[in-house]
Amino acid sequence: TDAAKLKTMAGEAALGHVEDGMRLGIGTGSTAEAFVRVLADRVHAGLDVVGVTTSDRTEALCRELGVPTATLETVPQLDLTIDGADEVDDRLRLIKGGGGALLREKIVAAASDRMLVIADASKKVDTLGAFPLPIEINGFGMMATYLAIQKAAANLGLEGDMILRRRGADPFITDSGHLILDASFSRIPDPEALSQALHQVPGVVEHGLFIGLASEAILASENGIETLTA
Ligand code: DER
Repeated sequence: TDAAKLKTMAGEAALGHVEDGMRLGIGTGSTAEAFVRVLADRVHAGLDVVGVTTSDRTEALCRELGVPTATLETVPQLDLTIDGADEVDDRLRLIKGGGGALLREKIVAAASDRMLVIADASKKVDTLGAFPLPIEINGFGMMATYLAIQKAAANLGLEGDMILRRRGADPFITDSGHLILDASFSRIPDPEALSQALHQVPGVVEHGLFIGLASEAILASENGIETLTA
């Protein structure tokens, strides 16, 4: 079972949580897209759902495959969000944002009664932080924001390179028009403290630490499916 099969396995397991008439949040990334593909098959077989997507990329895939979508303006409360993650710990705290959609993903997850994470089991970690933490920042005064983040992290004993995410030679621009710094803190023993500290920095729009949002995680490996609940 190669990586693509594991993503489909996780996506199919997530389908078991989807009921007729549900208002879904639909995540971004390759695992979320594997879920969209299996969801589309069930929609064509008669499943009645509507999805609020978390990126232009996911929106385009839903449109291509015929999954009905709506905006969070028209459907402000969702039953279930299904999304991927870059890291998951045993308290279902996540690092997300590898795909650059963390702001809309967090808004959609927060508007949902439940959030189901689907991922390859290799994303499970003891301590968050090996994956560089994506921090979405406003472009205004970027260096001032960079230095403020560095200081806030240092106050928590966290140090590491913070790199402006690029697409080719240009800075990566998110669907919401912001920039992303990827911060390699290596280990984040107190994600709550870092989350609060980052939210104190005015130029920080949002970050990839998802705390208290995921209600369950479906982890796929060669040995099958493992389900984590907090
Ligand atoms: O960007 C994101 O938050 C994605 O969900 C990412 O965390 C997981 O992407 P993947 O399923 O392609 O590994």
